[in-house]
Amino acid sequence: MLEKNMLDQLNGQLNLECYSYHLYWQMSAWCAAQGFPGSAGFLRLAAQSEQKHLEKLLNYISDTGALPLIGTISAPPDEFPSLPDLFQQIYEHEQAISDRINTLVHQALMTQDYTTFNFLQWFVSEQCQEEKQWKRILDQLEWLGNESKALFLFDQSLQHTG
Ligand code: OFO
Repeated sequence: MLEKNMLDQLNGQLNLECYSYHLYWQMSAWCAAQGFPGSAGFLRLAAQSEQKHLEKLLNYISDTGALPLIGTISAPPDEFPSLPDLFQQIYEHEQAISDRINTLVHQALMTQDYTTFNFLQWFVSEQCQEEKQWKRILDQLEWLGNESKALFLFDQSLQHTG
């Protein structure tokens, strides 16, 4: 059984995963509207991966006998100054998610909630992979520069990824 504080934190994380899911769908729609089909498709895959995260949390909370609560999800941004800026925002968002996961892991350990501690290990590895992926994309963008031809090639390269 989950302690009340841990349940609240996990429900908070569930809400954040729902936000990430909405964020990547919104970003995908923006990319499609701007003529970046490769990035749009890649972000649809990212949204699907967020759906897995929220399902995992929801199932875990249910398995403990508690009630998952999604709550109010803030609207994601729908305008971005440029494609590189959008990917920069994703990287920063994922870094913030990693910090949140680390806080949860710390709390689980401090309260001797080893079941939750064990459950969260999957998210620790997942965040490591996600940060690596978004950083790699940012590095590519930096190398290519902001010219429209470079962005076209970058977008095409994402069509063959994922
Ligand atoms: Fe992108 O890792 Fe969940 O939120």
